[in-house]
Amino acid sequence: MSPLFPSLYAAEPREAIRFGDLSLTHAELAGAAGSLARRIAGAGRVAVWATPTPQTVIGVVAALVAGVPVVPLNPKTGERELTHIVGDSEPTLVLASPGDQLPSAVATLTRIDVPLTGVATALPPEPADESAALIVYTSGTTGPPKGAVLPRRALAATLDALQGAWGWTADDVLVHGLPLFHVHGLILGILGPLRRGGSVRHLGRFSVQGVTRELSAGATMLFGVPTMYHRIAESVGGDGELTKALAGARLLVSGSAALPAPDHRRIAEATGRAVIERYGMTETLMLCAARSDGGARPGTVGLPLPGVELRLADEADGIGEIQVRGPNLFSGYLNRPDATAAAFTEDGWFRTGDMASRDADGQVRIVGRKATDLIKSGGYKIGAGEIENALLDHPGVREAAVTGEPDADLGERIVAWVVPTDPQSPPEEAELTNHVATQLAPHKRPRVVHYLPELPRNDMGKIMKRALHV
Ligand code: MCA
Ligand code: AMP
Repeated sequence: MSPLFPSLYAAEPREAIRFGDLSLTHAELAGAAGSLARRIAGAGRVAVWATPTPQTVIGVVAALVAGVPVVPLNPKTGERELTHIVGDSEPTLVLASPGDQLPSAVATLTRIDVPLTGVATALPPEPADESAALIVYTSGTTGPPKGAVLPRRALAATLDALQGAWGWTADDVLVHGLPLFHVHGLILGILGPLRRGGSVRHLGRFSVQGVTRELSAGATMLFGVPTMYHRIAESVGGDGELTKALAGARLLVSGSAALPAPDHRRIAEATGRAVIERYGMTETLMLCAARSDGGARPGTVGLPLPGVELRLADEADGIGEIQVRGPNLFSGYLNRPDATAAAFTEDGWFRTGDMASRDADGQVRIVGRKATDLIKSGGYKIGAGEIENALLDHPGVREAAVTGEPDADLGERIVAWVVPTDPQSPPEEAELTNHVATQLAPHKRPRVVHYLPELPRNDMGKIMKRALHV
C-alpha cells in the first residue's frame, strides 16, 4: 500500500506541525508517532482525547501508521454523550496528553500519555486501503450521534482531490483554529498538510489576532467555518494588519456551513481576496470545491471534485437532493446497519439531505436541507432530537422542542421551547443550558430558552415546529 504520509516515511527535516511554541518536523513526528505506533499495534481501536495539541496529532498519526482505527473524542463532551460514544466504539486504549483529567466514562480504559519524542526507526508497512482509519461521531435528526467509519482510501481520495483543486503543495503553510475531533479540523486541517509534506500551525483556539499573526508570519492558507470568517469580516474594515495579512494569503477557504454573502463581500472588498468554499460531510468527506485558480462565486461551492459523482435527485424547479458516489465515501455507521442502509438509495447513491441547484456552468449552489431537525451552529451539526431528549431528562421539563434560528455569528442558534413541569417555578434558563452542556457538549447548549404553557401540536399530536418562532 502507498503510505498516507509519504514525508513521514522520508523523514523530512522540515516543520510539520506547530502549536504555540511547540513544533515538530516531519522527521520528529515520524519518530514520536513511530515509537507510539509500535506500542499500540494490535489494539482494537484507540480513543484520542483530541485536545488542540501536538499529542493529538502524534496519537492520531501513530494509530494510522499502526493500522489501528482512531475514535477522536471532543474533550468537552458531556457524560451522557461520552458514555454513548465509548460504549458504542469500544476502544481498548485512550491516548491523552500528560496532565489531562479524564472523566469517568474514559477513565476505565487503559491510558497512554503520548510522548512528544521517540526514536525514529523504520515505520511499519501501511495497512490495506479499505481498512478503517477513523471513526467520527456525527449527529442525526434523532437519537445519539452515529460513528461514521472512514477508510484510509477515503482520506487519501479526498485529500488528493483537494490538492488538485487548490494547487496544495509541500510549500503551503496552513493556519487554523478548528477543533481536532471533526473532519474539517483533523482530516483537512492536520492530515491534509501532512499528506502534502507541508505544514500546519494550529492556533489552540480560534482568534482573529491569531489568524493575523500567522498569516503575517508566512502562513499561506487559512481554513475556517463561516462563524470564523464572520468574525474576521467584523474586524477587517478597521484592522489594517488583518487586511494586509489576508490580502497576502494564497488561499482562504470556508466550509462546514454556508458562508453568508455579506461576509464574503466585506472580506473581498477590504482585501481584494475572495474566500472560496468547499462542501462536504463527515460521511462523504469533500464533495465539491471552488478552485484556487478562479471562478468562485458567492453562494456556490464549486464543481464536484475529481472522482465524485453527484446528481440532484427528484428535481423540481431545478432544485433536488444532492446524492453522491465516490472513493471518498465512508464505509458505514458503526454498529448501525439499519442507518447505513437508510443512508443510501437502492441503486447505491448516498443521500446527503442537502438541497441544491446547479448554475449554468455546473457549479453547485446549496439552497437548504431536507431535515429541519438538523441544526448547523458554528459549523457544528447538531440534532434537535438529541437536545430534546437531554432536556426531557431534566426533572423541571415536561415537554421540549428544539429549533434552529438564523444567527449572524453562528449561522443558526439553538432555541429550546420548554413546557415546565411546574409552571409556577420553571427551571432557570442557565440551569437548562448547563444541563445540556454537561450531558452532551457545550456547543449543543441552547442559546435561548422560551417557556410555553403547551407546545403547538397537530391533530396527530405531532409538534408543529413551524409554529415555534418569536
Ligand atoms: C460557554 N461555554 C460553556 C458554557 N457556555 N461551557 C460549558 N457550559 C456552558 N454553559 C464555553 C464553550 O465551551 C467555549 O469554550 C466558550 O465558552 C465559548 O463558547 P461558544 O460561544 O459556544 O464558543 P464560540 O467561541 O462561539 O465558538 C465558535 C467557534 C466554534 C470557534 C466558531 O463554534 C467552532 O470551533 N466551530 C467549529 C466547528 C467545526 O469544526 N465543524 C466541522 C464539522 P472554548 O472556546 O474553550 O471551547 S465537520 C463538517 O461539518 C464537514 C465535514 C465539513 O464540511 O467541514
Ligand atoms: P457534518 O455532518 O458535520 O459533516 O456536516 C455536513 C453538512 O454541513 C452538510 O450536509 C451541509 O449541510 C453542511 N455544509 C458543509 N459545507 C458546506 C458549505 N460550504 N455550504 C453549505 N453547507 C455546507
